[in-house]
Amino acid sequence: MLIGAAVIFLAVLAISALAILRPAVVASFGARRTILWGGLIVPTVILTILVIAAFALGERLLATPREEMPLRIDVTARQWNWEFRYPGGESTANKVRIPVGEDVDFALTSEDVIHGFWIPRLGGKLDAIPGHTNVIRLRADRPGTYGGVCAEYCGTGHAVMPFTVEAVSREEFYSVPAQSAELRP
Ligand SMILES: [Cu+2]
Repeated sequence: MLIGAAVIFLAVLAISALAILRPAVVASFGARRTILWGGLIVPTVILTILVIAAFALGERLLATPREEMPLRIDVTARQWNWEFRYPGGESTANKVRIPVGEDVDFALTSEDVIHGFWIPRLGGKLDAIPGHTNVIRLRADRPGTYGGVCAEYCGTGHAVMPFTVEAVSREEFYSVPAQSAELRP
């Protein structure tokens, strides 16, 4: 998207410069042709490409059922912390560890008010709603520490409920107990 936007931006700048420096060249193109190409054909082609790309990428982000379901981590939000429960049954608070290069389903719910689960560098955000489970599928392509926040104002402690995501190699995630001591609440 960035590359596409940069190309379009440069093209518009070039045409603007041409219109200022060589107005006769631009005028010779004609009003009808300018509207047809600039207002119809070019935008239609660009928007079609963007819509197809967005649908293809968006499909991957949806937590749709698969033959082999991704790792599922249950997340409970409350005023004011996050609890992460792994398939093994153990849990951590305000820190979650995930394997690199693997889709992870975060199943979100809340014990009190609506909170917003958001790890900006990994993707979109989703609400954690009391009495309901929302699933968001995310993946870390590189190992490292990613910051997460509550993105829905949830009371006076809202600002103090950030959390961290440790993305580690698959070997480490599955060999070392996922809920190692330093991650315990
Ligand atoms: Cu919150």
